[in-house]
Amino acid sequence: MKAYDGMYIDGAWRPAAGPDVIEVVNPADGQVIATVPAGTVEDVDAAVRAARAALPGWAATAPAERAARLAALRDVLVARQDEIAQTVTAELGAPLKLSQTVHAAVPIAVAGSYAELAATYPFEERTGNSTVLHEPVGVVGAITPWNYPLHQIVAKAAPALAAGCTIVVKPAEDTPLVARLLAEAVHEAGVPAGVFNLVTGLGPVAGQALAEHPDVDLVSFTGSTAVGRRIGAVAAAAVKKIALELGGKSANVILPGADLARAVNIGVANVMSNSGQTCSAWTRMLVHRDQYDEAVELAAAAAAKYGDRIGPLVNAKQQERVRGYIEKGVAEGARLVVGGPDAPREQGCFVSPTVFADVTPDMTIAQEEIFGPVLSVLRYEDEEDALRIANGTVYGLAGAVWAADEAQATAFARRMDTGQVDINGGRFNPLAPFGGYKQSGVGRELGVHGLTEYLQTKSLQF
Ligand code: TXE
Repeated sequence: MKAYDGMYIDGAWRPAAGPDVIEVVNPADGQVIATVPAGTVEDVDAAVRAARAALPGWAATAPAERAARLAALRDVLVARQDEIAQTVTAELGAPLKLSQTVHAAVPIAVAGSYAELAATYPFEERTGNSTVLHEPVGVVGAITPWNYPLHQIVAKAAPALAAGCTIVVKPAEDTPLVARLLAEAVHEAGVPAGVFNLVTGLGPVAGQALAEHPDVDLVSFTGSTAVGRRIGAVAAAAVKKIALELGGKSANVILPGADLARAVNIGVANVMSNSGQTCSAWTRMLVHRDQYDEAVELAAAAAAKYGDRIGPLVNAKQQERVRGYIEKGVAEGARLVVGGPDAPREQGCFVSPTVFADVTPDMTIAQEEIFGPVLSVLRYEDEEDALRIANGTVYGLAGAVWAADEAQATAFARRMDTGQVDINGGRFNPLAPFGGYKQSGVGRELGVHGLTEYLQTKSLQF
């Protein structure tokens, strides 16, 4: 067990203001692997002051130099990729292969994409008799969750730094270790003191202090809808800029004529990956009634194969929450095909890969974000019915459409009320904007759209 002290503030590891610590637990076996300081209002204040002091210098730094620091950051992350993967596996419980190929690899791609965008984005342009300046918004407060612990920070910090903003990050209490590793990498990459700061701590203490801090210009939050709503209200009262990335209940729509086995197998993998702890997961599979029974059978077989390969959930609270949803699904009349509420192992926060059939759109498990390895398979009558079901939740984060004809799938995707749709499988693109329609959030991450969240425009008339 390692007892870490200090928080990364103003370019150095500084002792925390208070004595409290947070225990970091490996959810695969319940072992305490480390402690980190539980930041207080004083720590947040010190970090925001450092970020404010560093802002004029960083905002005035040439974009090419900001790009060079981000490229250096990407290189350090590449050099430390194994260490990143092991850290995520230890604190999140993710299987090591997933930690390498997703938890470490995606932030590397994102840091690289912002190194390029910082070098190429037109921070100054002409329109008619005006010059338009795209200037940094200022000091950013970033509050991030544990499900993709490094990605969620890099998806905010890289565009913020590319834009010329400075940032204070409050990572999730469950996964502070990879956040510390990122702070070390930022330091190694030669990012000036105060530009990136890290305060570990509890949400209602350090997170809230950051969201409410009067000297923070933009709050970027990823997490639960309940906390997002509260942060949004605080920001609105202070007329502060905000970006919210909240939950999802995405639909995976399989149109007749699609390659059913492929669509179902990839659909199941999408839900089970990271033990279902993915806001964009395609948790509702929509199948035409003529293919429904076959699809349920295929889904059950695919999910059953995940039994031993799936990691635990992040903590006992999430395990209980997901088990509660499974029990609710049974109570509301859905048919349990694989898995169930009982913990598959005595030790660790595991939940069995679970598939429900005969799920109707009004059931709780078809409406609320479960955030576990639970798939609901729903039946539709025709395309219009499928669209109604797909669009029939308060969320709109992601989704998928499968069809024999790409044009047919694309036409359907255009009618979906959601921020991102994969057509016949799709592939991750770090430049494609990601974010929610409806209650899934406000603003976009990744690519140029992610960068512009951290910019404000000024026009000079001549
Ligand atoms: O989230 P919280 P939790 C969803 C998912 C999950 C549920 C609960 O459905 O089951 O949320 O997860 C900080 N002021 N998502 O309880 O509490 C907290 O410290 C300021 C979806 O873990 O929202 C952490 O850093 N900050 C999601 C961050 O908010 C506060 C990813 C997220 O934690 C705070 C995670 C407060 N009062 C959960 N209270 C996604 N969209 O990917 C907490 N925090």
